[in-house]
Amino acid sequence: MASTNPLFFLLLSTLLFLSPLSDAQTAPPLAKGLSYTFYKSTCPNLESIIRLELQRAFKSNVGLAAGLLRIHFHDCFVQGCDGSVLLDGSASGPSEKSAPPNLTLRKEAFDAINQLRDRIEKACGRVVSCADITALAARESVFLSGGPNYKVPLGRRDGLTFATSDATLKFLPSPRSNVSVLLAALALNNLDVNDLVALSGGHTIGIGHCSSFNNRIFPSRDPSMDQTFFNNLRLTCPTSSTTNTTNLDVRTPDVFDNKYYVDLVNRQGLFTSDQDLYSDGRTNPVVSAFANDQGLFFEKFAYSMVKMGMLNVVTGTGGQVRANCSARNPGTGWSVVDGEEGGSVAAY
Ligand code: HEM
Ligand SMILES: *[C@@H]1O[C@H](CO)[C@@H](O)[C@H](O)[C@H]1NC(C)=O
Ligand SMILES: *[C@@H]1O[C@H](CO)[C@@H](O)[C@H](O)[C@H]1NC(C)=O
Ligand SMILES: *[C@@H]1O[C@H](CO)[C@@H](O)[C@H](O)[C@H]1NC(C)=O
Ligand SMILES: CC(=O)N[C@H]1CO[C@H](CO)[C@@H](O)[C@@H]1O
Repeated sequence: MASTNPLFFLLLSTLLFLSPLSDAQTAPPLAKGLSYTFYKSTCPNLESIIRLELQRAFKSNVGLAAGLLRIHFHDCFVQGCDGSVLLDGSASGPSEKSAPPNLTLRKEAFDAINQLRDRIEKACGRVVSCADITALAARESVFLSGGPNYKVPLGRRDGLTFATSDATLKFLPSPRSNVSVLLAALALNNLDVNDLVALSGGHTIGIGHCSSFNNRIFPSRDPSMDQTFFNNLRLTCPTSSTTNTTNLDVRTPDVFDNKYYVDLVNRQGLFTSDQDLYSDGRTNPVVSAFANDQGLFFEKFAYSMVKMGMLNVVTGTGGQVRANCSARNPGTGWSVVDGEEGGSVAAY
C-alpha cells in the first residue's frame, strides 16, 4: 500500500508541517475578527470590482495611487484602521477647517473611496466597510503600480469617532524626524525596525511639497544629501516657502519598486526621515538589503502592510458599516472634533 511507504509519510508530514510555517513567514497572525474570506458569500466580486475601477482611475491620474496608499497609512496609525481618517472633520481627513497644515492628503483619493463604496453597494448592498475598502484600495495602489499582490485580511468595521488633532500629532511622525524619533513613534503601534524600513518604501511613489524637506536645503545643503540632487531641489524650491512639489523617488516616481532604497544609498532621499534610514546603523543594513533585492523588499513590505492594516481594528458588532465614508450614519452616537486650533503645528 502506498500509504505505508515511509517516503510518503515523510512527504506528507513535511507538507503539513512546513506549509503553516512558510505562511507564518509571509503574513503575520490575523487580528481577532478578520479573515481572508470575510466577504466570500456576501460580496464575492469585491476585490475584482476595486481592481478594475482603480485600474481605470489610475490611467487618468497616476498620482491617485500614491494618495490612496497614504490614506490607509494615516488611517491605521491614528486610532487604528477604522476609516476614521475618512470622516469629514477628522484632523488628518478631508475637512479643511480642522486639518493641521502640511498633511496634504489628496482630495481625489477621498472621492475615489466614496465612488468605490457606491459601486460596491450597488453590487452587494451595504456590507463592506469603508475601512476595508481603504485597505483594498491601498493594495491596488501597490499592485497596479508594479508592486506585490498580497492578500488583505478583511472584516474591519468603521469607527464612530474622528481622528483628533492630538492623536494625529502623536502618532504621525514629522518628515524631519531622525530614526530614533521614528522608531519611538512606530513602537506606539508595536512596529519595529524592519517595519519602519519596509513601510517607508511606500515613498517609492508619490510627491512631497517643498515645506516637507526645506529643512534639508535651507539655509544650506544637509551634508547627507548628494550635491547634484541638492542643486535640482533648489531649482524646484527656490525659496523655503515655495509651494512646488517634487517626486519622492527620483528614479522611477510612479513605479512601485525598490528604487527608493537605491535613492537612499545614493544620498537622494527627500526627507530627513528617508535619508536617515541609510545614515543610521540600526536601519542601514535593511536599506542596503532592499536596494540589492527587490524580491526581499516586496516580501517584507507585504508583511508589514498586513501588520499595519490590522492595527486596532474594530470588528464583529463594533462600529458600523458607513453609508457614506465621509460621515457617521445618522443617529449613531456622537464624536468631538478636537484641536481645531491644530493650525500651528510643524510639517507632516
Ligand atoms: C515613517 C514615517 C513617515 C513619514 C515621516 C512620512 C511623511 C510623509 C510626507 C511628509 C509626505 C509628503 C507630504 C507633502 O509634502 O505633500 C509623504 C507622502 C507620502 N507617503 Fe509618507 N511618511 C511616512 C510613512 C509612510 C508610510 C508607512 C506609507 C505607506 C506605506 C507612506 C506613503 C506615502 C505616500 C504614497 C506619499 C505620497 C502621497 C501623494 O503623492 O499624495 N508614508 N509622507
Ligand atoms: C534625534 O532627534 C531628537 C529630536 O530632535 C534629538 O533629541 C536626538 O538627539 C536625535 N538623535 C540622534 C541620534 O541624532
Ligand atoms: C517653483 O516655483 C517657483 C515660484 O515660487 C517658480 O518660479 C518655479 O518655476 C517653480 N519650479 C518648478 C520646477 O516647478
Ligand atoms: C457624505 O458626507 C459628507 C460629509 O457630511 C457630505 O458633505 C456629503 O454630501 C455626503 N455625500 C452624500 C452622497 O450624501
Ligand atoms: C514647518 C512647515 O514647513 N510648516 C509649513 C506648513 O504649511 C504652511 C502653509 O500651509 C507653511 O506656512 C508652513 O511653513
